[in-house]
Amino acid sequence: MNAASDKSTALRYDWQRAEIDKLFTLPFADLMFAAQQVHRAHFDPNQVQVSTLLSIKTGRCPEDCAYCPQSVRFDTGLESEELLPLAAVIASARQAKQNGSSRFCMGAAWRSPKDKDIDRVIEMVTAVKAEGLETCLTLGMLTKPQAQRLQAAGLDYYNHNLDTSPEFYPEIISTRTYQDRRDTLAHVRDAGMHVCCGGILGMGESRDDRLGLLQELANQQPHPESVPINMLVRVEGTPLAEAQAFDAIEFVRTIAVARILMPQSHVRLSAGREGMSEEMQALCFLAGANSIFYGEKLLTTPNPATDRDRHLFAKLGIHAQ
Ligand code: SAM
Ligand code: DTB
Ligand code: SF4
Repeated sequence: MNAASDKSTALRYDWQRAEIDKLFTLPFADLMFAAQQVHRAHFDPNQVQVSTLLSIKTGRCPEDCAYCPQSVRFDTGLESEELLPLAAVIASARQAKQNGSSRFCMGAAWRSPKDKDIDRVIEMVTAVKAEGLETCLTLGMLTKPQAQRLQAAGLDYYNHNLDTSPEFYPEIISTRTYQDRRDTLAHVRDAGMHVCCGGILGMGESRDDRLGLLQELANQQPHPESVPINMLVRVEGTPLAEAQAFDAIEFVRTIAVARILMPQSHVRLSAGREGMSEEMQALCFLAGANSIFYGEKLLTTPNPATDRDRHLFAKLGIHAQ
């Protein structure tokens, strides 16, 4: 490795916004080149990790996240569903494995799980692991003992997003604070699980808010192993249904900067792919994205069909991992 790439791949946890801004405003070709160098120093650039999502408890969530179709406060026409039976989860995990997924992510529309919910979810984690898949959960806020129980049950990843910058956050959610989120992330990390933590672009935030989100993510030590960057899915009935379409180049820049700041993390091109061209997705992979959600549904909204993704991977020479 030469001196330049040594420097570009050093892990840091003290990023200042002005430095991140310098990366963001590089000429596009220079930013992509820098991101590619970092990416290639740590990963096979032709390999993309694939995770499949399943909503195990849908809708009627008491929280007021302005982007979310599952909040009880917005009329989005979503059909709610209680916690799924174990057999349904196993069937879905088998299907995901057959389609080539390596990780199965189960999401619940809860503010925070009750202890008896954790009992049932642990059964699901055990069963999904037995199918030979990595497991991920996203259930809302966790207490320290709940995080410890999940870790003891063998859960590999816990997803809990910061969503945006600390300053913009109150415009989007009033029912839990940014600090609440940091606390849950600390419980997950302290319990010894891998952290999946990212955010959403296209909610009307400024460039400075995107810098702020990346700064928060990149100054966690260690970095989250998995960093989902979601493009807002504008769902009718939510307060953000009429948000302005988000600029594709700005999205790609955000991925590239995330790659540079968190060299060893998997950066996931997450929600919103259904509305993206193949060319835009290809640019995201070039910028250092190396994970996607695979399967025709995210939690409640559509995702590209597996055939379409297979075709795209074949065109780009990407191997699913
Ligand atoms: N209820 C739990 C929570 O909020 O922590 C877990 C599930 S929640 C749906 C997981 C994440 O999905 C949110 O933090 C948000 O980042 C993302 N998300 C939800 N709705 C979205 C949308 N319409 N577009 C993009 N991302 C979305
Ligand atoms: C994440 O960052 N994105 C996923 C996952 N973590 C749980 C969820 C996306 C949800 C998109 C809206 C929906 O389908 O309900
Ligand atoms: Fe509830 Fe999670 Fe949706 Fe917020 S993002 S309303 S907490 S399901």
